Amino acid sequence: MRIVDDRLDGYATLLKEIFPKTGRAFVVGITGNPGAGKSTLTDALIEHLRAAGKTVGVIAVDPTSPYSGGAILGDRIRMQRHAADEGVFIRSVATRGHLGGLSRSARDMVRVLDAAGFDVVLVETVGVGQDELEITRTAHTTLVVMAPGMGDDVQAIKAGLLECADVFAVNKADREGADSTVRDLELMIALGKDTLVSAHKNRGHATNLGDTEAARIEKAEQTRLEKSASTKEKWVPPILKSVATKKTGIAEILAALDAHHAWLTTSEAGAKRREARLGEEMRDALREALIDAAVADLGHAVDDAAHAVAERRIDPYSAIENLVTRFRARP
Ligand SMILES: Nc1nc2c(ncn2[C@@H]2O[C@H](COP(=O)(O)OP(=O)(O)OP(=O)(O)O)[C@@H](O)[C@H]2O)c(=O)[nH]1
Ligand SMILES: [Mg+2]
Repeated sequence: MRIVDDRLDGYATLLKEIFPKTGRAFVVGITGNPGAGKSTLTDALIEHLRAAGKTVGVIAVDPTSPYSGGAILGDRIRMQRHAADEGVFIRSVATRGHLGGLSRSARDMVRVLDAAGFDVVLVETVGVGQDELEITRTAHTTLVVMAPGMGDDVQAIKAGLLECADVFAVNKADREGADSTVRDLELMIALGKDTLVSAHKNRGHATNLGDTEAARIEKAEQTRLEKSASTKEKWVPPILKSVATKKTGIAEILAALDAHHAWLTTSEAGAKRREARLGEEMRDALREALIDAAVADLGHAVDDAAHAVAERRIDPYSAIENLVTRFRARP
């Protein structure tokens, strides 16, 4: 695991060797705003999965962001009780700055756990920032965890959480406002993102809707249901309530995750999505590999170009163009 995490020697070889053994684990991304209860929910999911006889690998991506200082320690302590269980493997990854680094190491680690034979791999990451959201693409199924009364609904649109959600959990359902968060989510799904953003702008809150708007929403919802019933192709993210601290609603969430996985593996739309994600992954990896190759191949030419720009003999844009041309023309 450390080889993958820290990219030690033999890293690429190891990943190549294990690839044939991958593809069996069900990979679930768990994301949502800081403090929504992702770790507590992950812990409850582990317990349920273990009770069902499944082995579980967990990758907790700890953002070293101001949003959740101390997350590493907190998560470790919370999940610590599984430490003695052989069927559970928990690993924290720190956020990295370098290009594609975080999502790539997370993805590679998923592959290792997959090859190691874990039935389910859970990847917990805060749904704030591009890097973190990108990690959810590693997963077959993404669970977005919301909590009532945190302005989560509006935040979700901003952070692009809505787009990556396959299943929603409105956690902390023991708190006031859970039903209204569920309704907001239902609206979002029914109307699509753009409409809701303007609804928020115009009214401050989407639940205070006028009669005409309510009628329109109802119609949209009906169309949505008809559509999904007729084609059976489109996945409509279910919204489930949970109280992670009391382990309520966990079985329902697992059932929804399984249903999505089944859809993914049996429908044409699901197959398309899987292939599109592999394409994205390969493009990302290619980008990174090409950068390394270009920097290595061009060698001194980059320093020479920098020198020329420093002396103002050339502008940096033309200098870069020249370097690209040179890289392409190399034998
Ligand atoms: N009332 C209530 N509190 C909860 C529930 N689930 C989690 N909490 C509490 O909410 C706080 C945050 O929970 P975490 O599981 O650490 O949340 P998180 O989303 O993993 O947080 P970060 O990893 O820091 O982003 C903790 O104090 C939990 O005990 C719930 O269902 N109800
Ligand atoms: Mg956490």
